[in-house]
This record gives sequence, structure tokens and C-alpha cells, in this order.
Amino acid sequence: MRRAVSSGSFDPVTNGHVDLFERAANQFDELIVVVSVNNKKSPLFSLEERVALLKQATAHIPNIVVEPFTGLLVEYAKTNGASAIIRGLRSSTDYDYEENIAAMNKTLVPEVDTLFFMTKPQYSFVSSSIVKEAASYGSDVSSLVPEPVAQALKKVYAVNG
Ligand code: COD
Repeated sequence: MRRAVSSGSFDPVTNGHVDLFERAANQFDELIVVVSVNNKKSPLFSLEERVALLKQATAHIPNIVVEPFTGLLVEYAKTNGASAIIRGLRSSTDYDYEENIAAMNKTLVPEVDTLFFMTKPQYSFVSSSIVKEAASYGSDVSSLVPEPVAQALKKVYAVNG
């Protein structure tokens, strides 16, 4: 079985992420999407909420598995029989960030490759951060995120002001 793994904070998952998963899932028998704890970011949604939103947002992709995760991704990939790590690239800024991580992962576990998918142009400006920023001011972000995420953002910002 050809298996790949994709990771992120997904706080929250956006249409850019979902597009990445759809395209990657087309190339592999199974795509495992792991929701990681990023110690450098304090999330708006809990790990459990992010996993639940991701499961709803990817329910239409039959060969996706969504799991919470703490640890080193490349070790997870090796242990779970994945040959590739999938990442998305929006810009040269993403590239600068990703190249060191890819190099480190290749050094640690040479048999796992990192594969990059260029974002679709209409999602090139979409990030979890920019979506949260706009939603916090009451903007309608429903064209940028899956429906359950749009609803969750409305709820959070209605409660928190
Ligand atoms: N279009 C296409 N791709 C996108 C878009 C978009 N609009 N938005 C984001 N993406 C891609 C990102 O480029 C990334 O590939 C993926 O989606 C997830 O994005 P984020 O922002 O949710 O996730 P990050 O960047 O916060 O993830 C951070 C880590 C790499 C630290 C984390 O995912 C991880 O793997 N943690 C485990 C620890 C580890 O292995 N660290 C690296 C080894 S040194």
C-alpha cells in the first residue's frame, strides 16, 4: 500500500488544506492527516476540536485517516509505513520555512521523502491565521473554509466578542 502523511496545526482547517488533501489522496492509497501540537503557537481550537473539524471537512475523501499527534512527524511516517510527507507551498516564504524541515527529516529518516504541492492560485493567500483575523472582526469567511469551520468560528467569536 502506498501511504503518505500530512501534518499541521490546522487551527482551523481551511479550503487550501482540503484542496491539498484531495490532490495528495489521489496520488496515494491512503493519506494520514495528523493534527499536531505546535509548541510555538497557542491555538484557538483545542486538539479535539481541530480533529473533529478536520474529520467533517474531509468526510468526502474516502482514503483519508485523521489522527491527533505529538512527536516527530518523520518517525511517525516510518513507524506507520508511509513513504512520503506531504506539504503545501503557497509562496517563497513557505519554501524558506519548509526546506530546512525537509532537509532535517531527510537526514533523520532517509527512506521518507517530502513531497510539495503548489497551492491552487485561489488559495495562495489563505491561511488559518488570516481566516481567524477576518472572522474575529465579524467578516464572512465561508468561501475560504469548510462549512463546519465557518460555523465554529462564528460561535467562538460571538462568545469571545
Ligand atoms: N494551500 C496549500 N497548502 C496550505 C495552505 C494553502 N492555502 N495553507 C497551509 N498549507 C499547508 C502548509 O504549507 C503546510 O504544509 C500544511 O498545509 C499545514 O499547515 P499549518 O499551518 O496548519 O501547519 P504548521 O506549518 O503549523 O505545521 C508545523 C509543523 C511542521 C511543526 C507540524 O505540522 C509538525 O509536523 N509537527 C511535528 C513535529 C515535527 O516533525 N517537526 C519538524 C521536524 S524538525
